[in-house]
Amino acid sequence: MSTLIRGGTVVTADDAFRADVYTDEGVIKAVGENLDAPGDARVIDAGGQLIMPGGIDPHTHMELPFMGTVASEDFYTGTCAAAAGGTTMCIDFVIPAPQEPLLEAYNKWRGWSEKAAADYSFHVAVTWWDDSVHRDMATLVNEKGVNSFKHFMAYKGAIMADDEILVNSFVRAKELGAICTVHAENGELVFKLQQEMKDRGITGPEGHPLSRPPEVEGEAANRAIRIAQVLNVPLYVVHNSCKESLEAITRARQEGQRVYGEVLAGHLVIDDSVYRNPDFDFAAAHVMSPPFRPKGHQEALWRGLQSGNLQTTATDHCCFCADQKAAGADDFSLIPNGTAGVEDRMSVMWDQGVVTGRLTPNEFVAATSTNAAKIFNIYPRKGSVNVGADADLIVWDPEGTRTISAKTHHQNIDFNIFEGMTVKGINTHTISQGRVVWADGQLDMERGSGRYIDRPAFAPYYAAMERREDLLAPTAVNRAKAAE
Ligand code: URQ
Ligand code: ZN
Ligand code: ZN
Repeated sequence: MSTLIRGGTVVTADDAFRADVYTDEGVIKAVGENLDAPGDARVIDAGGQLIMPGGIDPHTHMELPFMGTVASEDFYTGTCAAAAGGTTMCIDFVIPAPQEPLLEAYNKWRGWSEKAAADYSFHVAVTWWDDSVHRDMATLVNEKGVNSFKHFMAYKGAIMADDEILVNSFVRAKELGAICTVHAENGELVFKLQQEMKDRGITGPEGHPLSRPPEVEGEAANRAIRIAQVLNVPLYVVHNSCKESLEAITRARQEGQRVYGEVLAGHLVIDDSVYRNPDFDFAAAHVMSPPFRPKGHQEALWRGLQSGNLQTTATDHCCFCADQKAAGADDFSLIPNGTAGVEDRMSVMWDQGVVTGRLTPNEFVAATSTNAAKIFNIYPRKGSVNVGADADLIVWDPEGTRTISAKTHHQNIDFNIFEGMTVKGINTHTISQGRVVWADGQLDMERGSGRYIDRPAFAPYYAAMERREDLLAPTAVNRAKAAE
């Protein structure tokens, strides 16, 4: 299967130039002007359009068992919805229950994800600690292509990692050359504030944001950052939603600490007024953690992206339909936490980022694809338009528009947090592993064709960090290693 994308402008994280792109056998074979292609190649006329790396969403939860139910989007429908919106790779999460062996959980998730229709990978959560966790982390890094370990500082009584787990896991991750990531909310404070809300008779969805104010996130972000600083391990803070966590990241980065920050498309454009909507289903559909924040935080997060203190965008795509959210009809703390977005992130980021002038097209590519590839060590295989890279590409019409709606989206959920939003900037084509999987508004994907993508450890890089040598970028180290 070969594809020639002709007449477009290639836009990468740091360049823009007129070129055709030729792909074959799932790989980019040539980038240049006036390329030829064999007679049977599929030809896409990209005149007036951009050719960019396919989106990488570093934060999804397909078919996640959580809060007594299972997310309604599975790995097949979720990777299809992602491709419909221009995202060609998701990094999802293996989340072991406390006492569940990490390798057992990993194998379980690998079974679920075999139905995926586009490429994916897994962060693995450390939700408990003993010698077996210490051991399994090594197997995951050395044999299973895992280079990132997640820590939920929220969700007391379920998957919350306390400081002892954070310290043990961070030390182990550094030994192995893996990066640590955190969901930064102080779970003890959330638990206490939830009780306080209910004692005051506040049981509706409006109690959700009241029980997890920005200070609860800022404390946890700063605590994780300081622990990582003392232990000298890189840290990635997921779904930053507020000024307080952004300030913690900004301070650390200004002091030269290796901290990365992720922001969700939802947190950039939606505020906490959604929780005061009198309709339970509407308010509950927005219950996710951290919650959507008061006006003002959104613009601060945009400045975080513009200033380079936040590097990636994601969705935290974790779908629960109205009948599932109804579990919390009488108690907001029982509403399954999660919202969707994997199909809309790219257009929302272009419309609210590039069209508004907040981001350049290059910064858009960096924030929606390349930076995640670099941070999780799969660049330039992913997140680039390099010869030799995987042929995961989008053909982007910067003038095209669409109106987002649950009535028309491909996500397996009955609600869309961006409902009614008309966005400028749409992918007219999505190419995954060199195949055109989205064109003319139609999906053409094969269940099970998605691949699990190994993500190499950073071990040599960390060794340099330990010796505080002049730090090489992870990719340079890998290239040097490959050349050995
Ligand atoms: O916390 C997460 O990232 C998972 C459980 C999805 N739910 C959410 O509310 N963010
Ligand atoms: Zn989270
Ligand atoms: Zn999440």
